[in-house]
Amino acid sequence: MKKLQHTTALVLGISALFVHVSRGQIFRIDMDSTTPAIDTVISPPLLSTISVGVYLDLTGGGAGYPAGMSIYGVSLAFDNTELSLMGAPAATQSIPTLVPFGFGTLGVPAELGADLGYDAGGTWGSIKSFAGFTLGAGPVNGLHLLGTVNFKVNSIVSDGFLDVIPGFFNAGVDGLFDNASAAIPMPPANFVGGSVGVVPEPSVSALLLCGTLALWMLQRGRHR
Ligand SMILES: [Ca+2]
Repeated sequence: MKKLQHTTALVLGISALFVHVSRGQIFRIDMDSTTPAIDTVISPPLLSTISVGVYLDLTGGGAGYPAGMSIYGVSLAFDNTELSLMGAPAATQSIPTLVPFGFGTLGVPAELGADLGYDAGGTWGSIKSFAGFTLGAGPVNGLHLLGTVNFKVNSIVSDGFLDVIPGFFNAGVDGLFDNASAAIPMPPANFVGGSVGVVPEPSVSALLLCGTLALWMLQRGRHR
């Protein structure tokens, strides 16, 4: 029984390592769209305006992954105590263009400063949805900017939570489909958010916790 526990802890720890190295299709938040790299954490001055990028990352695609992406829809939730929307609209769609037939959008994203539908506590706002489609074959690789959002930084709280999170929050609209119009499975690890302030990324914290737990259970077993 004890051996089984150790094995389970080890498998959990090791699988956590692999879950984090997501392949395939990933929605990413770039907290500073003015720099080329994807910035998951930035420390901007208080009351400054930041431009946040929303990306679909297909760079991990290839063998073993569904061919191409022809329809996408993704929404954002943001911490509305730390960030507020700037501009009307704050969000701009920037759809992939370098494919046959181009991409069309599915309308202007709806912005809510406080989204009680997402969180009854009202500590979150939302933007639903960055969405587009192509009638031809969509891209099979590359990093695609889907849009940008301007936020004002009202406060920076190092609470350990992400402040801008991509997700399929808009039921019936959000999703990802390959060039054969089949839905692409998107586990939680394929949505990578961002934050203001110097905080550990929750996925990294969870990973460290799993590893520590596995080691602790192994050591505990050895001492008996
Ligand atoms: Ca950047």
